[in-house]
Amino acid sequence: MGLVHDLRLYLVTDERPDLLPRIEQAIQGGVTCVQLRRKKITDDQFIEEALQVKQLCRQYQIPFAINDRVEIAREVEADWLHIGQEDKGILYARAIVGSNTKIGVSVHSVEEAIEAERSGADYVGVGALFPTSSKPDTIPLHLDTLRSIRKAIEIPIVGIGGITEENIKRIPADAVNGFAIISSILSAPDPKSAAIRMRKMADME
Ligand code: 3NM
Repeated sequence: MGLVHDLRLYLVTDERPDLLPRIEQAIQGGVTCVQLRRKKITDDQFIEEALQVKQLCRQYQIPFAINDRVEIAREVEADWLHIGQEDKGILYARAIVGSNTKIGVSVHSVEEAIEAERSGADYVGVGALFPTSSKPDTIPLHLDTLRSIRKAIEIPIVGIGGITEENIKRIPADAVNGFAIISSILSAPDPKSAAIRMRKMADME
């Protein structure tokens, strides 16, 4: 699927049990892609859920991404795979998923961003832009670091971490191609209207 650049409003999931209806509402509100990110379930449970989320994404014709689980990304033929610095690396991931799956990498510095691009990443996630309880161990970086990363690489950049309707405007528009969000959409009382509002802001950026 040739949709790698539509990273504008990138929904990432959390561990809640009632994900599917909320994901569908978020898609109806305008998220442009969905990443299944589950740290706490078994591979079998993950595969079952991945196939359901993939089907939903197919229905609405948006890309489906998998976080971390490289072999499962290959098995379920995910559109994108997203990995962190602690995973086995882009070259390993590329060898497993092949060239049809786009690979995104989380980076937190200019050096990591350059290395990711050199290793063949299709986009990078840069964060955390703001403090977030969704990933308490992550340290917010200075927005100047984001600007420096933009100057250092050419592949698309997605900002992540603590992004809300209030602070999204503080992110330099020319530094990112999109915004990756968990709680401001999934934890909203109405994920569809939250996604509608955030998509408008993302499109204005
Ligand atoms: N990665 P929320 S921050 C999954 O900094 C993730 O790399 C981050 O969730 C990083 O939108 C983060 O609720 C959590 O803050 C994003």
